[in-house]
Amino acid sequence: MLNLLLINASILISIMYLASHFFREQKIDSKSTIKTKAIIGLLFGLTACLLMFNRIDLSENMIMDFRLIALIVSTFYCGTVSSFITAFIIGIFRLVYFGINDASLTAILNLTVVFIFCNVISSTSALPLKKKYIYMSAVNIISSAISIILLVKEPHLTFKILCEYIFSSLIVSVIIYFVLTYVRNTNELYLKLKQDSSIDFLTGLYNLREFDRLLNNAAAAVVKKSESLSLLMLDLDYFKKVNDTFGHTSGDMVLKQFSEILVNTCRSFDIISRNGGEEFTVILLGCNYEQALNIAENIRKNVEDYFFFIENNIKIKITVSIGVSSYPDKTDNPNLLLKKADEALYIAKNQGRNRIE
Ligand code: GH3
Ligand code: MG
Ligand code: MG
Repeated sequence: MLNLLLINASILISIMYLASHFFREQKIDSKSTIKTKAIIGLLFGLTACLLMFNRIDLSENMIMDFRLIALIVSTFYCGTVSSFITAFIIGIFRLVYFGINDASLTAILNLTVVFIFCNVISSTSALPLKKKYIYMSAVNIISSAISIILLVKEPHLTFKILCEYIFSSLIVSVIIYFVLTYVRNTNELYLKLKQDSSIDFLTGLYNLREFDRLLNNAAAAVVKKSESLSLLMLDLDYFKKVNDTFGHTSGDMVLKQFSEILVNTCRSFDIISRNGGEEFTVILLGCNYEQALNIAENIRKNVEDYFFFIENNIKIKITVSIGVSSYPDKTDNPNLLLKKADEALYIAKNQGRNRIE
């Protein structure tokens, strides 16, 4: 019994770690894509089959394992779609591999009951995750215990098997719950840290670190593909005055609205970043000097025409200066795009601001 317990728990834990590693870049939950749900369903269906290979043979046809815990994990992760696939695989495998008899038909009935109840519990949005898991495990243990009572005819044997089954199910369910929450929390933390390390918290644009990485990638790619690459460097004019006159919160509101103008004016695949303070960059992929100037002019004009609303329902005007650099039109070295755009911006500021250089 202890052997079975260890082997079944180890298989489940290993597969859960594998799944968490495989799906690290996305959240696994009821909002996942159908493809993700199908893979999770398949994975835990096959896991359940593996658990059935590591079963305890109670009699000629009766077997005991923790396949329904694999079903609970699948349901807990992604809801009905993955749950159905896992349940389907378990049902088919139980009938085909072990044959059709009283024990396998009772097992299918038990599977159906657990599947239905687990899905009702899983779709009850008011329940916290912990309670969902507890209720699902309770349904599994009670329903499986009833199956054992129905199938084992000798009372003293029934009692012994029931005790062993309930005890081991409880232990495995608790272990799996801790692994499940640990894996879920670790993945969520990983996604959050990944996002925080590349996204500017105020505007939602890329931050300086991500800009650096993406510009280096783009610079390396254009040489190989002999394509154009342009860079805009933008700096709001006299922005310090906004902070000094209206306060930092108003300054932040301006930065947010400015970033919205950038997103709405640039093309969907342009890479827009806030590199710090009121300095922004736009990497224009496959864009030559003429096209870059056009986009820069559109931005300058849209900012000039816009009324920025700040605290106390005040509306103010702001302008932006833009430095443009372009490969291969203005420099034959894409690694110099940043330096050239910076120099151009410096000139734009010195020439009076609200202009493109
Ligand atoms: P210029 O036309 O020469 O660019 O003048 P400027 O006032 O825009 O430039 P300066 O570099 O002197 O001032 C930038 C100001 O941006 C200084 C700082 O208070 C403000 N700032 C930097 N980061 C933030 C931020 O996250 N939020 C707000 N509200 N202000 C910021
Ligand atoms: Mg400025
Ligand atoms: Mg500045």
